[in-house]
Amino acid sequence: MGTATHCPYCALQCAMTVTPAAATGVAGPAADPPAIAGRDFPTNRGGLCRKGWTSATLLGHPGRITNPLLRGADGVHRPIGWDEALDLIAAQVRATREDHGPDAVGVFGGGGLTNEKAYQLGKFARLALGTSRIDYNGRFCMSSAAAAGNRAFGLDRGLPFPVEDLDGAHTVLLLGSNVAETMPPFVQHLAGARAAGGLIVVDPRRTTTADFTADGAGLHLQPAPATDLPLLLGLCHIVIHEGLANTDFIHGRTTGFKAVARSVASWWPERVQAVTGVPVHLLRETARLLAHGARHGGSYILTGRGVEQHVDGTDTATATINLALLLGLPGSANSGYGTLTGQGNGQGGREHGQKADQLPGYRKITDPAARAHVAAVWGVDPADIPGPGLPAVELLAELGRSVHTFFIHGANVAVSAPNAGEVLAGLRRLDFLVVCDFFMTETAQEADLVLPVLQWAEEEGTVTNLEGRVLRRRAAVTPPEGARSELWIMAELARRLDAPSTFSADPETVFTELRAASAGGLADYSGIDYALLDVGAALHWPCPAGSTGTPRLFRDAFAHPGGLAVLVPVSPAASNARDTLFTGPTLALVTGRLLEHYQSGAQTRRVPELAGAVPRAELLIHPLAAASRGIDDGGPVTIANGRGTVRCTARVSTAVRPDTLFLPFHFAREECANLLTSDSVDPVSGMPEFKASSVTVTAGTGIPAGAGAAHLVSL
Ligand SMILES: Nc1nc2c(c(=O)[nH]1)N[C@H]1C(S)=C(S)[C@@H](COP(=O)(O)OP(=O)(O)OC[C@H]3O[C@@H](n4cnc5c(=O)[nH]c(N)nc54)[C@H](O)[C@@H]3O)O[C@H]1N2
Ligand SMILES: Nc1nc2c(c(=O)[nH]1)N[C@H]1C(S)=C(S)[C@@H](COP(=O)(O)OP(=O)(O)OC[C@H]3O[C@@H](n4cnc5c(=O)[nH]c(N)nc54)[C@H](O)[C@@H]3O)O[C@H]1N2
Ligand code: SF4
Ligand SMILES: [Mo]
Repeated sequence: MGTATHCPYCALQCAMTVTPAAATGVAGPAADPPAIAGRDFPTNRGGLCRKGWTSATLLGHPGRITNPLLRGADGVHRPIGWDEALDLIAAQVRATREDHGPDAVGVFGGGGLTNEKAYQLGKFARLALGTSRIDYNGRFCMSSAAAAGNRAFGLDRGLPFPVEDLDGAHTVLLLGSNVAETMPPFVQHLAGARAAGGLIVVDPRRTTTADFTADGAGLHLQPAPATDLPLLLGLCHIVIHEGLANTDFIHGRTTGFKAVARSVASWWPERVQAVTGVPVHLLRETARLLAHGARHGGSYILTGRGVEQHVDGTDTATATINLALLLGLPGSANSGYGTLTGQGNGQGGREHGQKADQLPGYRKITDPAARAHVAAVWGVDPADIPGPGLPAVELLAELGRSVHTFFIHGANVAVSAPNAGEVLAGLRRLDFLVVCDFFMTETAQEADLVLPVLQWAEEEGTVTNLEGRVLRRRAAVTPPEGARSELWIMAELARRLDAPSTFSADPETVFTELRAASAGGLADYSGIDYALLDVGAALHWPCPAGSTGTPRLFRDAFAHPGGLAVLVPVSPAASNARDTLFTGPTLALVTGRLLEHYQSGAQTRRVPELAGAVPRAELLIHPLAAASRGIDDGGPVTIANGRGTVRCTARVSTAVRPDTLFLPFHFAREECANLLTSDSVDPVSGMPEFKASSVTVTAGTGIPAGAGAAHLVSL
């Protein structure tokens, strides 16, 4: 008998059935992995991608950690008992607090954690550790889109509509999103737009997704990296000047039109072409397809990380929303705007308190009413809840400076954080690092203590998918002896630290508390419970007690007081901390994803089928850029800038512009893309600049013959 659950990886949360190997019913090194089957569900309609199909391989993986591991003075990790491990952590936390104060203890969470774990982690940090210093890897993922959504609509839910609404649309504009590789089953929802000739992909790379626009299915716009903001200002300009704007919608449902109209007035198409490299006729055609779709069949504008992971990511996402509002898309019956959430629980993980400035229910930690509500649920005084902490990049910069003891739950920052060489140095400066994971990742290797936790198919919980729909994750297999649930770990540590309030190890009990803590907040889960989810109810938040949820937001009103959406004027900043100089010997390095690997590769590099398919990092480079540097297809290359050096092989391809390179960030050590990325951040969201780094590329390894490995940058 299989168990109905959802994929461990991305936010599409494809439905699957997990059936333990018949022989033992137990996953373990000796057993075959459980069988995975796709299950019918609106997001995936039975389909799974290669990562989903192979996901069970990791459950009984021989590399699984099954004991707490303490690092000795010789740097070797050795197994210790759970009581010893937890006592040690509690003593370390007390010592750090006594020596440096509670904010010297920090926590880093993850968008892969279930709602229950993310909620309890926020509470654990504030009440058990007493620290304000908690943030998470969603800062690297959704923060720019979230900031822009909050600014424009008063609410941030990735897709304010179910994915099936896309099916009938005539026009879909995808900006900086490569869904064909990052959410393959999602592509079926673009069939209507492709048939109507209205799929428009904006990417400096000719991606698999861009290939879907061929043969009359749509357009591929290939701007220079980091020029989306001018591109979008140009599209807004055309919409206004060609009379394509929806004036009834603008007058009835928005404010701020005049200021936005003024701000785009000087972005005439020829100027935009000069800045972005996108021909004027493609700009005009894009605006017209969007306006046409809005009147016939539907138009949607969707963003991915390609436009958001920049130091101007919030403004770029805002310009996208302005374009959507000018056309009257958000909240309308057959059109809309959304951002494609990334991690499995990227949506729920950003709502219930693991963000530095947040309390459960998407409440602001600075709001006295929010503090009073949550304090009442927790049974503490509002003054016992610390104030806002530091966003992820700033938090990581404090490691070994003002933060001395650090907990990491669900992130592999040594590979995935910007300017990773500096992050690694920070991890090494810490007095005490605790990492909860199932594998000895590059980050866990730096830990003083590694705690083995449960995987997705071994525990109960909920996640919230890219459409704001809350789903049940179910335990399908028996966990390995020795691994423990993170809820239990937090409960045991809270007890040892004499924390106020209660910390349960039971997911349903924690969810019941989460419901109460979220009640009345923007992300209200109070009407959702396990029993309803277990019978397959489609519950999208906000779902106050007694309601059936909200699949479609903004139909009647936006979430700002007064119900209007806000058009916010934005413009490219004169000086915005970004790497410049993508000319002459210096090229723009774009980073991103491949179908076969997930994020830092911590999981997928351990799946033989996936690692076999793509074992190493390859740098995509245009033939012209390669020829002028003597770089051969398949030959070694060295990519460098002031922050670091990467060595890998070249793949010569016309899929990238001559001024642009592409490198996946799924690999470690000398292939780690983040050795090169900048930790400059967007001033509103705290998002670092992942997508455009200035680098030089040379043929060869850059290591003199016979010099040995000492020259390699080692992670
Ligand atoms: N296979 C796979 N799937 C995944 C993940 C994974 O790691 N692997 N991760 C999940 C997560 S957490 C996330 S956030 C999503 C991300 O999903 P996507 O946003 O689709 O992924 P990326 O590859 O990071 O970026 C998308 C595209 O942005 C382009 N791009 C880069 N710079 C620019 C620019 O300046 N402008 C424009 N217009 N485009 C640019 C890149 O060439 C790339 O093709 O995927 C989820 N799904
Ligand atoms: N250069 C570059 N860097 C990027 C990006 C980019 O596009 N370019 N994208 C950014 C984005 S969008 C994201 S989301 C981040 C992601 O980057 P990371 O945060 O590093 O994501 P993962 O590699 O998924 O790491 C998750 C870790 O947690 C473990 N894990 C999984 N589930 C659980 C759990 O329930 N509990 C615990 N304790 N551990 C768990 C996994 O084994 C893995 O080691 O990377 C960011 N970094
Ligand atoms: S698209 Fe995402 S959720 Fe679906 S199978 Fe692939 S990784 Fe899993
Ligand atoms: Mo992400």
